[in-house]
This record gives sequence, C-alpha cells and structure tokens, in this order.
Amino acid sequence: YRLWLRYDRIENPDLLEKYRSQIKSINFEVKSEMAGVAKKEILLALNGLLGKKVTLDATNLASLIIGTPESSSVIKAMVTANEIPNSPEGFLIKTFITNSQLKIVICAKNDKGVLYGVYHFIRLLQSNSSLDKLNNNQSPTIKNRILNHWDNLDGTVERGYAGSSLWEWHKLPGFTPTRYTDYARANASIGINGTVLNNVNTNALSLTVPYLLKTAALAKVFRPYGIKVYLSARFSAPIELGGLKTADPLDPQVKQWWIDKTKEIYQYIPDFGGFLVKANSEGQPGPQNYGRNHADGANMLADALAPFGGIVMWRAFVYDDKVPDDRAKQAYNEFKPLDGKFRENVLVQIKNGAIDFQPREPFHPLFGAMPATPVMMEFQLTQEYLGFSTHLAYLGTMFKETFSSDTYSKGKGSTVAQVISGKLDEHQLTAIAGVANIGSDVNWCGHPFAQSNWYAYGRLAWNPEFSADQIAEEWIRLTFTNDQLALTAINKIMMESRETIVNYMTPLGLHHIMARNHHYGPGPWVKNAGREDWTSVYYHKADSIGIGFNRTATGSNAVAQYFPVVAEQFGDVKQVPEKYLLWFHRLKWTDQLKSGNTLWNELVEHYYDGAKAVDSMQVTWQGMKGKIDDDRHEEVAQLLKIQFSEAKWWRDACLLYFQSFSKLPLPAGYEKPQ
Ligand code: GCW
Repeated sequence: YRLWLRYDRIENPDLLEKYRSQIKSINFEVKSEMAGVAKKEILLALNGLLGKKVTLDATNLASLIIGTPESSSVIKAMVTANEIPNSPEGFLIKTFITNSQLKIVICAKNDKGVLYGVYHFIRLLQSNSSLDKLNNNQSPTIKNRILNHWDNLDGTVERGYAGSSLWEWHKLPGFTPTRYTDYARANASIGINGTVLNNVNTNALSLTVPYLLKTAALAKVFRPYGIKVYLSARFSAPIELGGLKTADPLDPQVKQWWIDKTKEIYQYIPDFGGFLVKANSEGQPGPQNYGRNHADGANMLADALAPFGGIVMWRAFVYDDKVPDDRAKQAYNEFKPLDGKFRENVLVQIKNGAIDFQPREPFHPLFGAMPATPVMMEFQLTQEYLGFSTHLAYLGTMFKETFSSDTYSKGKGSTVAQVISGKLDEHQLTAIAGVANIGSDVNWCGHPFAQSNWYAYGRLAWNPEFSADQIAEEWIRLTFTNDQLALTAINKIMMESRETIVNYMTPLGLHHIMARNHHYGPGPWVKNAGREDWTSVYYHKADSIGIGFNRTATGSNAVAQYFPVVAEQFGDVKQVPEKYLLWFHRLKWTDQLKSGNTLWNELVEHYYDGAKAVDSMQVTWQGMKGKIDDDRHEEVAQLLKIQFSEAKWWRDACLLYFQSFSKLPLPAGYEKPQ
C-alpha cells in the first residue's frame, strides 16, 4: 500500500548514525497549505527513516532549512537568488558547511518547487545517498504531467486490472478517504501534476452539477499537492445535457452551451485543468459527425476554456470502419493537414505508436510532423496488451525506446523527447499523459512490479533524459531494498522484462495478435470481427508463402508518413531494425535474416527465448527470498509461475498456428517443448 513512500528506519547502522548526526533539527516556516503538506511529509519521513523525532528550530542553527526566500529569512540570507531555478516547479537542494557544521537547504522560488524538493530529498535518504556535498538543481522538462484514468462513473475501469475505480462517486463529495490523499502524495512525490478523472469513453453525466461537486471535492484534496483535475468531455454533451438538436462545433448555440458549461465548472473548481477529448474514434461522437474537422471541435472547447487558462487535450487515436485504408495511417492522414489550425491552448495527444499500445511499436509518425502544434505523448501504464497485472513488465525501457527514437523532422537528433519537451519546435505548452494502472487493490496496481510503471512514468515525465536503468534502481531502493546483490538481480529482471514479453508475444514486429476484445492471451487466428482490419489475421497476414504487413511503397505505404531518412530505413528490408521487421515488411518463411537463420527459425527462437527468460526470472527471484519481505516475495513468485505457463501458452499457440502455414519443422534442439 505504501508504494515507494516507505519510511522504515534506515537499515545500515553506520549510515543511520551519520544521517542522525547530520539532520538534528529542521527549520520550515509554513505560510501555505502546500508548504503545510510538505512539512508534514518531511517530518513523517525523517521520524520514520531516522527512527527518532527531529526537533524544530526556527533559527539559522537548524541543520535542515526548507522554504522559499520569501517564506524564510534564513534561506534568503544563505542562498543567492540566481542559484534557485527560475521555473515555477524547480528546486535546489544544497549542502553548506558553516563553522564545520553541515546544513542542508531545500529551496525554491515557490511552494510547489519546495514540495518537489522535499520529496526528492526524502528519495535521497531512502536510497542511502550521501548528503555531504549536495548541489542538486532540478526543473521539470515537461509542464503538464498527467495521469489519464479510464474510470467509469459506475466504478469499473476500462482496461483496469487493479480492482475497481479509486473514485467512490456515490460517496462523494461527502466522503474523501485518506486514500485520496495518499494518491496525491504518491503523484506529487514523482512530479505528476494533473489527473483526468474519467474515461475518455465518457458519459455526459460527469459534466452535470452533482458530479462537478464530486470533482470539486477531489480537487480540494489534490490541490495542496499541486495536482489539477481535468475531465474527459463527451462531445455530444450539448445534446444529452443541453437538449440541443446538434453538437456541431460551429453552431452558435453549441458554442454558447460549452462557454456556459465551462464557466460553471470554474465556479466549482477555480483551477480546473481542462478537457480531454476522444472524438470520432471507436464510435465516440465528434465534429466529423457534422462534416467538421478535429480543429473545429478542439477550437470550440479551447475558446470556452481560454479565459480561465484551461487546455484541451485532443486525442489523435482515431480510426473507424468507414475508412478503408491501413489503420496505422489514419491519425496522420486526419491530423497532419490540420497543423497550425489549432488554438494556442490545444494539444494533440498522440499514443506512442500508430496502432495501439502494443508490446512494441515503432514511434508514431505524427511526432515531428506537426511542428506548428503542441503535441503530447500518451503512454499506457495499464498493461492492456502486456499480460494485465499478471505479467511482470517494467515499461521504463519501452517509454525510453519511444522517447529516444529519432524523427529526423529537423535533421538528426530530432528525437521524440525533443518534440514532446517543446524544445524542437519551440512550444511553451507541453504535456504528457499516462493511462493509469491504478485501482482499489491493496497494492494499487495489482502486480507489485506494476507500481514501477507509475513511478517510471512520473520520473520520465519530469525528465525524459533519465535512464530506465537508473529509474529502476531508484524504485527498487525505495520499494524493496538497498541490498546490493538484490538490487542487481531485481534490476536485471526489470530491465529484461519487457523484451521478454515481446519475445513470447509479438517478436520481430508482429502486432495485435492478442485474443479478441479483452486482449489477454494469444489470438493470431482471430477472424470475423466485423471487418478485415479488426482481425488478428489482418495484422500478421500469414499464409503458406510468408508473414508480415507490407507497409512499404508496394503495400500500404505507411512508411511514407515518416521523414525521408526514417522512411528509407523502415522501408528497406535490409535496413529496417529487425525488431520492426514484420511491422513494415512481408517476408517469405525461408528468407534469411541477419543471424543467418531463416525467418521461421528466427521466429521460433524468439518465442522460445521469451519463455525461457521467464523461467530464469523465476530462478533469480527465488534467490531474493529473505532479502525482501516474505509477503511480496511470495506474491511475485506465484505471479511469475503463472507468467511462465502463459509464456509457454503464447509460444506454443503462436508457433503451432503459424506452423500451419509455414509447414516447416521446429529447428534442431527445439523439437521438444520445454
Ligand atoms: O486500446 C484501445 C482500448 C480501448 C480504449 C481505446 C482508446 C478507452 O482497447 O479500451 O478505449 O484504445 O485509447 O481510446
């Protein structure tokens, strides 16, 4: 339940002694609610980690001094103004030695930065870092770091595998359990500063007054932790709630309805963040129903929000059965021509890949393709296509893979991270979204390791340059142990986990071959889902000759949506990274790959390697017995056991199915299932 905010006493006795001698007293003058929660947190953490009460000292003799130059005359005297980051959320943590006495200052321009500085300092203690020479000056790279809850008003969570929704709508606004505060603490500790409370497949009810009151109650709990609330808005709400005949974004009555509704929302929630919208996708209503485009729809909402400083996050995840082309191309085709046509307070929210949160996808071609529009990333933390909360998948590596992909939109080095941070195209408005994996489960996320994805998302949203490896290590230290052997072993499990899943589910660029609708388990044979491109067969196209989706110029030509350097690489079977091979190319079963293997043999190896790797994970995890608490050890051990049998299920199901086309034997050494 405590996530990474575990404040048990430091185990290493020498270090404990040292910390105790370095942090004896604290000076933290509180002048706001936000500073109040920061103070509460640091006291809670110090009392727990040091195993004794630190004293409060309002003088400059205190060993830990926290605040802003305005709130604290001691800080004003000790720190020169230009040392403190200028950004509204940045902080400075610095060690001073005066008269051979060590003093640590945590300061910022305002209380938000102080709050983040406090959490960072706690992290340093939890991970047993030295305090001797701190000089840590940090600011977030991306401004709006948001969680998207796909939570329905009836308490269910779309693609949620961790119990039901955290939000107990029927008890709100009267009842706000401490769990909501703990949720806010967890988010603030990793820099998340916004949350969309309801599913993108939304119900207009969430915009009615009773629900606005409930939303306001949540906003009140989150506010001191620097977290804004946002709502998914149903595009047809003017019809459903307003009794209008249309939701046409150019209709004056419709515009007025949104203006009035927005005004009303701000009466209840003065710092409301804005709207997230899924329109004209998977049956959701949108501007195209009235012959208008995405910009018309987004701009109407943007105009209503602008007077209050709110933003629109308009999703680019669009596809529908009326468009006969390759589904991977639809978002680019619809959005690229609209570049520059959106209002200043609109962001286009793009999933990391062009199909749908697959275990591996090449980056979305829209990144870099809309330089005149702020675009934001949408990652999925909940493991819709990655074994729900049963399989161990650390996704830090996956997020990094997308971030570091080079779009070449402005030449070499135009990475997705550069696009998202606004640096490449000089945008001030920047944002990132993660589809939450959080629910009412005692451990919040279902699988104990799924917590690491919430954590990694927050840390990477703060700074996409952090490494997946470093974040994993940090998370293990905070969540499990500082024991070096355990750290190395668990880190290895985490760093290899996602590739392992790719191997036993969708190696070599295969995609969307999961079972139908629920997406759990293999289903490469799925047909008859209403239209061709909603079947698994559509995505892998296996037949007696070969396998793979031809997205080159001789196929759907989706490669042409990338900038020329990338298009050339992805489009050339000799140059394309093999991890994306069957995403872009169709090959014969007997074609030779880089390893010298035939495609068929290579596929077999990947599937077998994947299953075998889960077995090794189990062995490594067994070695962790006694190094971490028994409860969590046993829980993960049991889950790994299921994962191992399901990895074999994936392997055998996919290979047997594909073999019915290739008619080739398993290569030597693989004949007997392991
Ligand atoms: O991945 C798909 C999911 C849908 C989801 C949709 C979306 C919220 O299967 O459940 O709906 O994407 O992102 O809109």
